[in-house]
Amino acid sequence: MKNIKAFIFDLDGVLTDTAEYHFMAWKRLAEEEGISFTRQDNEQLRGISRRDSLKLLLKGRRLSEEKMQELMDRKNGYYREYIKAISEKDLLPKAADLLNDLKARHYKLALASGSKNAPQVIDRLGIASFFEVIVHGGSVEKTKPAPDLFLHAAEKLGVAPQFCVVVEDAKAGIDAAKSAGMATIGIGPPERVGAADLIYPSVADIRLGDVS
Ligand code: B16
Ligand code: MG
Repeated sequence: MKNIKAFIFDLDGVLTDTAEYHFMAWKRLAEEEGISFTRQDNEQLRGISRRDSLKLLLKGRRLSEEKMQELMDRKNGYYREYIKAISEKDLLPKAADLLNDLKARHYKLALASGSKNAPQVIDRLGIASFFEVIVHGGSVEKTKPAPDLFLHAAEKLGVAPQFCVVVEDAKAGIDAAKSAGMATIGIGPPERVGAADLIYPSVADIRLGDVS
């Protein structure tokens, strides 16, 4: 990892723990539909789109497009109900310190979340002003593991992909960043983010001296 000029942050699972709210919303939907859904099943859904998440939850069951849409809307309704409770207190420990530190060191900062709800979450966390660029699930057609979202963020920042490092908690996100030709910092257990260049248990553990 050399000559890094920009940090691109994932949102869910990196800066805040909305991953738990996604789990609660999918679990509620699965129970209503009589489908078993465990915390372990939920691990497969981390970082991927709403539609791809539903397909995994359905475990091969085939439904009409209309029913798929209804299930996605219902899950999203539950999720939006849960995120109403989010406030600045839900920013994960040391996340604001890290963002301030990066700004002081003149790194460019972007946020790239696969979630179409990212604007509401960012607003509730009060973190919009940290970022020069914010892209989300509504900004590109193909989200993670496709590289599009990160490439779009880098282009808007005006920094070539090889000078960007992506901070991600999901395997799909690490794969997306690698396909984009970017350096990677994985947040979480090696079973999940083992392919990343650097791995830390949480953002609070990131040592900028390892990056530069
Ligand atoms: P939505 P991230 C991702 O956000 C979540 O990790 C993933 O669990 C979710 O399915 C996806 O956003 C889509 O979210 O249904 O709100 O559009 O981790 O890329 O910030
Ligand atoms: Mg994430």
